[in-house]
Amino acid sequence: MPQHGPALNFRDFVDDLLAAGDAVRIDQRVDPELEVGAITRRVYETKAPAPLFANLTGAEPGFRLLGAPAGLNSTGAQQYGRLAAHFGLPRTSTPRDILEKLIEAMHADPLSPVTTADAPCKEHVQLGDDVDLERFPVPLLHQEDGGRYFGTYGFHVVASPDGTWTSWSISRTMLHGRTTLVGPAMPQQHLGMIHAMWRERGLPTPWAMVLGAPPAAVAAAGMPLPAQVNEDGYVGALTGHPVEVVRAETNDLYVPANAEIVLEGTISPDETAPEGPMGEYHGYSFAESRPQPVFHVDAITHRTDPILPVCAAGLPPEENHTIWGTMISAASLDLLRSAGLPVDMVWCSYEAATCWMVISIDLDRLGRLGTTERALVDAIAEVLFDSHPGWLVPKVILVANDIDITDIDQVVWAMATRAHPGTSHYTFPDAPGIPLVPYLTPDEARAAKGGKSITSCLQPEQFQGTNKGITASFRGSYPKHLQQHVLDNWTSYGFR
Ligand SMILES: Cc1cc2nc3c(=O)[nH]c(=O)nc-3n(C[C@H](O)[C@H](O)[C@H](O)COP(=O)(O)O)c2cc1C
Ligand SMILES: [Mn+2]
Repeated sequence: MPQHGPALNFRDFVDDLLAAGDAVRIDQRVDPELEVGAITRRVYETKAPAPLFANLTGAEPGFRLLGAPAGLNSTGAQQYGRLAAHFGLPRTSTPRDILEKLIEAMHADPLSPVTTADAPCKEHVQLGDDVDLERFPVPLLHQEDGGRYFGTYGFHVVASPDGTWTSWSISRTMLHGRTTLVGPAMPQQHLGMIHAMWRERGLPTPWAMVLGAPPAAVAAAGMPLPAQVNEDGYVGALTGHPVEVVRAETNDLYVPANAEIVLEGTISPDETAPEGPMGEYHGYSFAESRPQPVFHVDAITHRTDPILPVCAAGLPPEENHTIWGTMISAASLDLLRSAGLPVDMVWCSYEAATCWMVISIDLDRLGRLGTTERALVDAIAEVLFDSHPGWLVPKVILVANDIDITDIDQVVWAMATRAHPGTSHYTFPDAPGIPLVPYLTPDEARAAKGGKSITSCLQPEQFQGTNKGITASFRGSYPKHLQQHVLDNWTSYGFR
């Protein structure tokens, strides 16, 4: 029997979403050219259930797409339900629950994958002349995109030439031809690092791409774990079960055995092609394409009636915010706490499109430290800005932990009332950073540094362990017993 459960089996994940009313099966005919993208975009923006497109124009019967695999849900308590399901957590999990689970697994022993003979991903195997990516309903997601995107929610599998490091990572791939894809392999990301190792030897990089992967695996592939750390072992630790894998048909890489679709082949050492533009995580599309490496597909294997997951990137909240942002938050919280800094929580507000990270500072510990704002800011910058997660997010906001940083309303209030113009803003023009940030100057983007800042919403009194003023609110302004009385009587007052 193949491995089951929503965290380790994409098909089970989809079935669970349908059962919970957090996915909707669409039997009406939908066109992969823009209509899938438009529906998926509106789903994100209205926090509607994930669309399972079961009847696609021009597609082979049975071939399906799942949009918004980690979109938010509009029903308050289950807002993060689709995200939590990726980890097999209850649908009512909070950001704190999810982050602590992710961090616990970072400190646990990795559980390496195990091979299995029971591999649904091999139900259909295409080799040689039979390889044809056009068989799949590859969507054109935005009208401004430079092409149709096959890989928006799948991960690359590559390994270092000495075989000691296997990397699973998400990076987008655009359809280039019947047997070719094109997409970025940034040198600072692990895909690019391992690709560079093979190129130095003048060799193509053995490669596979997994679509409809176990949800915990795709989330880990979107997580900035350190270099040399195998994401596959992390997924084992995270789920408590080794991922069941199977050898690729045409190279020595291993892929999750129950994946919906697996592409195998090589990344060319020298061949590039124009890729993009594409609507991106920061919410914009810039009208340029760039030369990127070409991926040659030598084999396709897939399940019967395969489901290809789709992220239609753009304005939040989509998977670049709910998955990438959450995974960056976990890695950063672990980093800062492990460095002994008085950090209570880290959250990349989804609304900020993974362009800022809010760090909440433990007020009690801050008061005891006897430090200054400048010293705290520099200590955080030193730990964060040279790290793999910190490279990804340019703006950092510090607030005391009387604020729930996962509530954007509270973060806005703190920024408006606590940050002091002129003295609360610290810039780091020499810090390295992801060059995709929209506001970078051409020089900064070319140098991949600058545009980084820390804004402190800490009040001077908070460095002495006290707050300036009392928060005038339901929680702050009434005795506990009266709060409880009001809560107990809420419906009898006539409220719902
Ligand atoms: C939906 C989604 C799409 C992403 N697309 C890209 C991409 O196109 N290029 C990229 O470098 N990173 C992309 N990322 C972020 C990387 O997956 C992430 O930074 C991860 O840490 C990279 O793996 P690595 O740490 O092993 O290098 C994406 C993440 C998600 C969740
Ligand atoms: Mn990695």
